[in-house]
Amino acid sequence: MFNIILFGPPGSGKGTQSEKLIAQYNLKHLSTGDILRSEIAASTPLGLEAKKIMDLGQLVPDEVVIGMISSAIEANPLVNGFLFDGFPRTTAQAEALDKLLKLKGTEIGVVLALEVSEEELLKRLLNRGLTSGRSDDTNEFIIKNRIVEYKNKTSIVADYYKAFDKVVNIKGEGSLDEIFTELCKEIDKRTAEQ
Ligand code: B4P
Repeated sequence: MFNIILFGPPGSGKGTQSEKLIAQYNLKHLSTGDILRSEIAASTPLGLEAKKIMDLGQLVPDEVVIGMISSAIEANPLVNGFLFDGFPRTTAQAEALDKLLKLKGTEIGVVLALEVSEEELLKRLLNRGLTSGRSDDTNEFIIKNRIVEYKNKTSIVADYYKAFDKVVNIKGEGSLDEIFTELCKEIDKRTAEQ
């Protein structure tokens, strides 16, 4: 099993590149953002609570997202590996993920961290907001708050994995194919070492 974390600030291309990576490597895609949005679409109690938080550009509580990921891992016992997209976003989430994977006799193979300037993030998300129907993409103030949340709570997750020599920084600006090629190079290098 080879498990990947696709890491980066909101709008860095995690969701976009995940689609290409799961097709290339036959991985199970676990996006906490997508799971939360499907809960919202189904108007579940969890979704209704999460929507209020997401519309402020804040992070949903750790216990909620950890529970979602734990269930998703349990529900997929026979996969080549997981691609975690938008998770973990706090150190508590990273520690919980390590424990969950350890119980399955596996671990994170690599953390691919997409680097994109703040100006470009804002531009991309406002642009997506024109068509996505996502209420957290339409307001500049909320997008900026998501970036602040990233800086305060999420960027330190990279330090957590750096201690295990698992982080590779990838330039997240350029064409989708150029970025995808760089991501694949790093995955191929690490899987060949296994
Ligand atoms: P997410 O769903 O994870 O969304 P995101 O980080 O905003 O977007 P992503 O990074 O995947 O977007 P992409 O670049 O692909 O989170 C939404 C919210 O859910 C969070 O704010 C939080 O409230 C909550 N949440 C989720 N997970 C959580 C967790 N673990 N803990 C707590 N709360 C959690 O796409 C952006 C745009 O850029 C697209 O329009 C795309 O087409 C474009 N783009 C991508 N690559 C490009 C490129 N190379 N050039 C030009 N444009 C590009």
